[in-house]
Amino acid sequence: MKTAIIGGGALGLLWGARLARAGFPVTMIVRTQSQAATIKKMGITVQSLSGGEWTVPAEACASSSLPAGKADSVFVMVKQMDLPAVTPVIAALTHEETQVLFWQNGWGHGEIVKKLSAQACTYLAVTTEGALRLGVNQVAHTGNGETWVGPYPDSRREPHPALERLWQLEQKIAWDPDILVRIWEKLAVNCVINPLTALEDVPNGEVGHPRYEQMKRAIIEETVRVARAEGVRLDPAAVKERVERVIRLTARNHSSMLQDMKRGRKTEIAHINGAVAELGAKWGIPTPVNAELMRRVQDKEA
Ligand code: KPL
Repeated sequence: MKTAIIGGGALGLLWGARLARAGFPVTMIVRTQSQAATIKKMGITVQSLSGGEWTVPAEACASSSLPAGKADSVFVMVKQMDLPAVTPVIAALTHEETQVLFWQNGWGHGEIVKKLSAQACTYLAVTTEGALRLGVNQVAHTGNGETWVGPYPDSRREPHPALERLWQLEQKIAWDPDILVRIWEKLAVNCVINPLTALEDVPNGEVGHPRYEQMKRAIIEETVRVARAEGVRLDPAAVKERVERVIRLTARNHSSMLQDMKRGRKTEIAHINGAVAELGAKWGIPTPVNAELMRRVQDKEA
């Protein structure tokens, strides 16, 4: 097994299919035997942005029955709150030189990542692409975006050669040694888009409407101040521009938080607006707008 993707959600399926199509030997590690069996039998089908459809064969297994052997690269594509549950899976699949890429939204997984992977080859990935899971082996690519990969603070500063092959894929994917800035920018994007779309049941593009302007500015301002306190310098104007760009690029997409809400699943609000509010409290920085959004999403979830 060369590349393992842990997580059979929208982004896991999308990346699994892309890597398989680009010739990477991919094994999807998913939660249930039945999802694994469907992927093995039918492959992964992707509905592309242009409306076309393609299917690619892929290996798959349930996390409870992992194949023997270690992976060269592992993409950890589960939600923040599911990281503890996949700890043994990561341990079983990796050796010292395995490239482990963590693709979580929000903030707060740094400590978990540290415990999970004390290796020199630990990377953080950030993406603003939109995807919607249509079935256990079917995904729609709903928004173009950008993807960055960078070293976890104590990891090697250079990309591993195996990772460089990723650069050759057709998608925009780039190496950024300053990945923490990207993570905080993405956190600001999620702090704006995710709760607003989930509370109002609207696609991402709707948040581009002028009626959200004041709210967006307040969320960004709080997030930038907290980031600075954490030692990450963000420029509010640049963050605002990025937020608007992601809204445009993923206009048709249903945010992950809206998708979770619709399926009755727990959202990542505690790791998104909740993380900003928690860190704000730590530094004595008021974050009333992020705190209020967290409360409203939690009320709606309940
Ligand atoms: O990351 C996302 C999410 O939905 O969680 C965005 C970028 C907002 C795309 O939908």
